[in-house]
Amino acid sequence: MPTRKKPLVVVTRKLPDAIETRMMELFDTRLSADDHAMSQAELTEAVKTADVLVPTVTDRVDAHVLAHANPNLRLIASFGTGVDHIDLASARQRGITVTNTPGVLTEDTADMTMALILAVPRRITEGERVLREGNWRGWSPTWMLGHRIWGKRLGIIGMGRIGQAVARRARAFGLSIHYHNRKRLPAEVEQEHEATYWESLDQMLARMDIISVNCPHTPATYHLLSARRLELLQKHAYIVNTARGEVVDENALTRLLRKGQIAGAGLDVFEHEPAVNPKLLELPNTVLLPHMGSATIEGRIDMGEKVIINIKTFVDGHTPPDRVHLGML
Ligand code: 8YV
Repeated sequence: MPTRKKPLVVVTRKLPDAIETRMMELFDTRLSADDHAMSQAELTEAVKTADVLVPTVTDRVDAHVLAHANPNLRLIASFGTGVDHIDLASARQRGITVTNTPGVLTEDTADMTMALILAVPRRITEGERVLREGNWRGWSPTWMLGHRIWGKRLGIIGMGRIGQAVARRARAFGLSIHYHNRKRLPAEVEQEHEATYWESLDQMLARMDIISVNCPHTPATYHLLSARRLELLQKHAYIVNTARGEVVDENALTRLLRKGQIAGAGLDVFEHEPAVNPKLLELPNTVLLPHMGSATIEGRIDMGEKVIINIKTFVDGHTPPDRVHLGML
């Protein structure tokens, strides 16, 4: 019996070795030689030949790129959970299935969120900088004071998998859990987290000590935290974002931080990555990370395995487990 031709899988970035090896065994795989982020022109070239594209958050798979897709491109198996870098409507229109890697980066991202929730009010990176720069003159009772975490109110925007994983951690640190979500959670889930639902995001923002952004970036959540909403925050409030920069109006946030109308921010994501508003860099009350929320070796291998399973099930003629539905986001 003639063996079926293996699908041509184009992977845009360097993935963990074990994942690349397995992909090479299973598929006709084209790997990234030097891990550079592909330009629009390179992506357009890639879809001209690929049967399956494996992009990441650094690839903008927009309508223009997809217009050049060859008819055999039937699957975009994205390496990551967020799919805001892919024009889902165009993909669907062209009959291209899109999959992602949900679930496997929940705990890592929640850990990083918790790290920022602790780091900003407790001035962890500020203190470390002073010490490393050789400017520590010794202990003082009134120096480098931050704010207590225990007993404060945490408002989680987006109470999906990651939001709930943040809630579990936050409760152990004595934070009370509040949340805003498109849909209210079932009563038993609210009870599990002892979480208070706020139908009105505006009202929640005005009453929280710390805000954590954990919702996906969709057309509906773009600048959800607009200038007007950010102005509702209390002067002592902190904001943490490990979701997507686009959910927060970065310029407005920077302005309010500079004016002291918000106490501080912990950001792992930015509106125009890898660019960061230079004024944010000047502020001592910000902790800024280069999109590291899911950056663990274990997480990246799990993500790669999910990508492989999605491709394999698809090419074997089945529905891949992590198919992204347009209406889901
Ligand atoms: C990933 C992420 O690193 O999965 C996501 O949505 O934001 C990140 O944690 C990235 O997306 C990989 O493409």
